[in-house]
Amino acid sequence: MKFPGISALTIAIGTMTCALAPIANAADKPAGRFTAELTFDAIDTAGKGYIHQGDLEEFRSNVFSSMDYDDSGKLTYQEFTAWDPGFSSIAEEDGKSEAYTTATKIVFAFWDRDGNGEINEAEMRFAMNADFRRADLDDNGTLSQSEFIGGFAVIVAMRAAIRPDL
Ligand SMILES: [Ca+2]
Ligand SMILES: [Ca+2]
Ligand SMILES: [Ca+2]
Repeated sequence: MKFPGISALTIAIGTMTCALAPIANAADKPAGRFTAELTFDAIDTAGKGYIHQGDLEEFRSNVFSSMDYDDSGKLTYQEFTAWDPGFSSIAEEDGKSEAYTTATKIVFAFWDRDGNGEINEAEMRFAMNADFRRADLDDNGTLSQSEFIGGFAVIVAMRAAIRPDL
């Protein structure tokens, strides 16, 4: 199953929602986990119950296209954040605007390996592949749902930035 642009955006939003779920409610709300599960299912397009790097790469490519508003092949920080589907307002409600901004800067800086202020496809691929390897706790080359939800670094990093107490 291929995702047209709008679906890719929806999926990508799911990922971000998953990352930011803790700011919406400090309590252990099932919505965050539910969203993470939906994201996993969206990456696992064949419904295998695990994802491999090919699944992730297809997902990554869709997310990149959604973010790259001017089709320049590079993401500026502005594109990276302008793409935000409403988390800043969630963060605002929760008094976490500053933490949210910090989180986006941290993730952007992680991804921008050469520090030139733009993220290209290779940099994003490198970051997500590294996340994949780190999350693969049993080192079998695939991510189970629990490995993905519990260990995918972008998600973990953003959560840590927003909620240092978690
Ligand atoms: Ca661009
Ligand atoms: Ca760069
Ligand atoms: Ca694994």
